[in-house]
Amino acid sequence: MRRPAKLVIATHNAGKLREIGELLAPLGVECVGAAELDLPEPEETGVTFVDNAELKARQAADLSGLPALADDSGLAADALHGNPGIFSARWAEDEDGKRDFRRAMERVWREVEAAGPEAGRDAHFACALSLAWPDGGIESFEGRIDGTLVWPPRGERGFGYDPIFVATGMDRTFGEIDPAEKHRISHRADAFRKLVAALGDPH
Ligand code: ITT
Repeated sequence: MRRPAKLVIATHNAGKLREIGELLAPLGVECVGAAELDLPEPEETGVTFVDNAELKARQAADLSGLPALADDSGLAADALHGNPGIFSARWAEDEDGKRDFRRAMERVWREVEAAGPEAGRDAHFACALSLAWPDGGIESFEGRIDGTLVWPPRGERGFGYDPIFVATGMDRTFGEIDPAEKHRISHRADAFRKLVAALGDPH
């Protein structure tokens, strides 16, 4: 796979943009955010993380004329048969489309509790990363991290559902741990490692 020199990060989510920037930093690729280029936010009509990552990357590459990297990700609770999943951002939205993750976390916990103790508290974060080229090529990579849901939410670091997720083998939430620690194990880092492996050695 070709290695881009300059890349659009096709996300309007500040938390993701920061994490993707940190993951990309060692590669020395010049990055520009979708918001900086005034790119619109496409409607996420896909039924999988890969579908949605691909449609975001494709639109950004077509509109900018640059290779574009998009991320579609979310929290999947076993007790909720994988929900909120691709609807993770939408569970945080009110009628006006304003996001409030406290409310989304409350909904997840309420529904997990309603599923009963035998449904368990296991969950995972999933991430699909898609790299689209203006000439039509596209490749996608998937990552995940398993863990457990906790209540109440803990920690101010990270974003989204991080305060209620504890990765397997840890006792602190993704909202509490150092970002560098999250980058060692996260769903996004897992997908990113596969992307970097596919890019190969630049020299
Ligand atoms: P873009 O589509 O512009 O990238 P978005 O926020 O709409 O931004 P998604 O549709 O992929 O992105 O929604 C994924 C949601 O899942 C996101 O808003 C977060 O709340 C949550 N999420 C994804 N990765 C996460 C992480 O590492 N930690 C916590 N929550 C995460």
